[in-house]
Amino acid sequence: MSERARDATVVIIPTYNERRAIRDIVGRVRRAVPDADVLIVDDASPDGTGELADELARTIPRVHVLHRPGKQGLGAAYKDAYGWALERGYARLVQLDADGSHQPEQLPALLAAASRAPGREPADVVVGSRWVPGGAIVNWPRRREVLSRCGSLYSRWMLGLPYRDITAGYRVFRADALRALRLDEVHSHGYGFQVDMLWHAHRAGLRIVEVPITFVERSEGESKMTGAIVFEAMVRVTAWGIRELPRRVGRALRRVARRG
Ligand SMILES: Nc1nc2c(ncn2[C@@H]2O[C@H](COP(=O)(O)OP(=O)(O)OP(=O)(O)O)[C@@H](O)[C@H]2O)c(=O)[nH]1
Ligand SMILES: [Mg+2]
Repeated sequence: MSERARDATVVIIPTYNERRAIRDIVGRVRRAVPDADVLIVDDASPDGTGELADELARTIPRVHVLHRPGKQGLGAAYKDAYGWALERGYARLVQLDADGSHQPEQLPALLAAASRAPGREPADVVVGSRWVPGGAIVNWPRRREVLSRCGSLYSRWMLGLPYRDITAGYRVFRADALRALRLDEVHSHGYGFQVDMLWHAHRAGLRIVEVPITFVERSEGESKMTGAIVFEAMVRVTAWGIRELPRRVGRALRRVARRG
C-alpha cells in the first residue's frame, strides 16, 4: 500500500443503468474532492454503464471500476466495494448515489466531520442527513418525502436509534470503524441495507454524526426503488425491533432502579 493510500479517500458510486448520469457525477466528484479516488461498482447494467465506466477509468486519473456479474442489490454491491477498498488500505470510504441526489460539492463538509479538529474527535460514521436542521430536499415528490420520513421515524422508534435520517445513503465511514463491524451479518439489500449498517454501527459503539445535506431528486435515469425494497426494510426493521425489545426494556428498568 502506498503512503498516499494510507490517508486516502475513495468515493464509491454504485450504478445500475446510470449511463446518462455517470460521466457528470464522476466529473463533479473529481472537482469537489480532487485528492479522492472514485470506485464505480456496476452490476452489469444492460444500458452499458459498465463500458462507459471503463472508458472513464481509462481517461480520468484515479477512477476505478468494479464489475459484478448481475444485479444483486445495493447492499451486495456496497459490501463488495468495502472489501475492495479495505484491501487497498483507504482511510475513508464514501457512499454516493450516481443519480445526483447526493451532491459531491457537499462532500468536503462530510469529510471534515470524519477528520480530527481542535476540541473534537473525528466521527467514525458521518451521515449526510435530510432531516436535521439545515438539511433539505429539492424536487422530491411528496409521496417519496412521506415514505422516507416515515421510514426513518419507524426505524428510530423500533430500534431506539437517536438519529434523524436512518435510511440516508450519503455516508462516510472511517476504514478502522468499518473493520470493527461484522459485515457478514449485514444481509439487507435496498433501504434496509442503510438501516442495517447504521444499526450495526450504533451497537458497535461507533461515533455517528449527522451533517445536513440538500438532497436533490434524480433528473436522469430511472428509480430502482420498488415496493419489494420498502417491504424488505419494514419486515427486517420490525423483526430486529422485536428481537431487541427485551434488551431495551432491561435497560429502561435498570435506569428506573438507579433513579429510585
Ligand atoms: N451496483 C448496483 N447499484 C445499484 C443497485 N440498485 C441501485 N443501485 C444504484 O444505487 C444508487 C441508488 O439507487 P436509486 O435508484 O437512486 O434509489 P433511490 O435513491 O432509493 O431512489 P430514487 O432516487 O428515487 O431513484 C444509484 O446510483 C443506483 O444506480 C444494484 O442492484 N446494484
Ligand atoms: Mg436515488
